[in-house]
Amino acid sequence: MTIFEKIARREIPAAIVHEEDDFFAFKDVNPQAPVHVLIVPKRVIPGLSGSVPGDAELLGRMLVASKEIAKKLGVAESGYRLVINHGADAGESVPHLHIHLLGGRAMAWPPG
Ligand code: DGP
Repeated sequence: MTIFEKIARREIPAAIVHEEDDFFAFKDVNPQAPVHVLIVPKRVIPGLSGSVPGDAELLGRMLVASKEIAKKLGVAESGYRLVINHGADAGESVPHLHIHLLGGRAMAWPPG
């Protein structure tokens, strides 16, 4: 079981900021910005390379919900960034697909 599944089952505590039947969002334990949450499906999709066409609807709803989460966290107007790290070079560390939502400070481009 992944760490995010354990959080979804309330076996590990996390600051949950948004929840729906099949996905939820919680504060990242190692925040890289004043606002840093992870939007995560409750069932494991093992990274982008493990996604299948049947995941598209869920992933689409997670993206659509990100604007409500950004609003709730006060960064909808100031701006925010969504990130999916895929693979070693991108720094992916948890093999359970997740979208980072970062905001609350100006960000550089290109990312480091
Ligand atoms: P990534 O590097 O893209 O795979 O991001 C994984 C993120 O997950 C990383 O920013 C830290 C976060 N994380 C890992 N374990 C936990 C945990 O137990 N609780 C919380 N809230 N976040 C975690």
